[in-house]
Amino acid sequence: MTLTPQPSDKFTFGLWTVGNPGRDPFGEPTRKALEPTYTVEKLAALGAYGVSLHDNDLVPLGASLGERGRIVADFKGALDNTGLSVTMATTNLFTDPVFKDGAFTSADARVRAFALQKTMQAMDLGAELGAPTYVFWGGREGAEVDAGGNTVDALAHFREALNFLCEYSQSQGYGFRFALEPKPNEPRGDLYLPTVGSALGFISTLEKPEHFGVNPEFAHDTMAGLSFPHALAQAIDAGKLFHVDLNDQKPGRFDQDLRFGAENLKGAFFTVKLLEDSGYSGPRHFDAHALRTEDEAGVWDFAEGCMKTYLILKKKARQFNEDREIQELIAAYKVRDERLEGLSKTFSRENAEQLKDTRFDLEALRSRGPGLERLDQLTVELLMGVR
Ligand code: GCO
Ligand code: MN
Ligand code: MN
Repeated sequence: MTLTPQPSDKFTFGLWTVGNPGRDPFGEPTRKALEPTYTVEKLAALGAYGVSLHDNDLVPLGASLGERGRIVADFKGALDNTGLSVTMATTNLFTDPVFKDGAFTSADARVRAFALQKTMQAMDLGAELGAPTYVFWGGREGAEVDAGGNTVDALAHFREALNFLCEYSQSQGYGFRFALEPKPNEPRGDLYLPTVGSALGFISTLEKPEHFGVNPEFAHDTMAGLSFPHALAQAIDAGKLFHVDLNDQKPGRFDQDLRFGAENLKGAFFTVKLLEDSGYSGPRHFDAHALRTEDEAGVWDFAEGCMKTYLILKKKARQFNEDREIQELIAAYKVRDERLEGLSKTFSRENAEQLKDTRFDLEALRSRGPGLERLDQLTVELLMGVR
């Protein structure tokens, strides 16, 4: 297995990720902005499969129709020349101060209506570029102050907007799959729908839930001290993993968007293993950026690093699945009992009676060591390259 990225690996980057100029709340940009067409050429040369974008990553806010036409034509030209696809599109509903107190969830009906207008236009752009997936990240959908009484209303507004936009996509024949991207906080004090579980619960309240899934992000669960592999597993279990944002993050910090695998290698390993073992076939999308310290060369090192680390971990996941000792330990850990599994699988009065009459050897259950220390150590040795 080669460690050089190929389009078939389905690695994708947001225009805003490698294009991040290194601005932070305390300091000015440290790098020049990159032209989208240049970004496409560089990513293609590195072996990426596609790009994703917010409307305004490509077409600046307030651009005239003529300007829009020229920009989109140039961009399409770069896509054609390189063979890169646009794999996901989304709306910037967070930069313009108009969205300072929310977009779809704003308490101001005018802002909500403007957010719908902007999103329909961005969906038109996404469809024109052939994006199959449309992401909703509620960057400003949250609050610092709950005294306005918007907490329940916000959810109703959010639902209304998503139902509206789903109908718009269908009426235009766009056929988008929608992915909600949860985040616990930042830029708002608290964001609505902060976790994968809350997004999944919310989706079941929409008019056409079958068109909606989630776009979980490694950093977002990690910021809140939660396990990203567990969040990912819940999305997979629900059949709702429509897209994924890969990066890294130290727990309990501001949103760092570190290079994939830069911080928590074990978490990254189990993320890759889940994606590969589950048969997820969507883009492996990196939503991260180079450190503010870096120049442009550092940006491409960052992008190569994300992809290479993924490929190394994919190789390690295969090795893990083929490692006899590890697989024996897992088989021993997952204790089987045909009779009890048969009785527990589905309820019947008879199964219930038999279970109630069963005598368990509790002493054996209490004293059994499941072998997890050995299993975890072997995982660490495998990751460190000595197995
Ligand atoms: C963040 C988010 C965003 C979204 C992007 C696409 O923390 O800023 O992860 O990068 O993913 O807006 O929806
Ligand atoms: Mn993020
Ligand atoms: Mn993201």
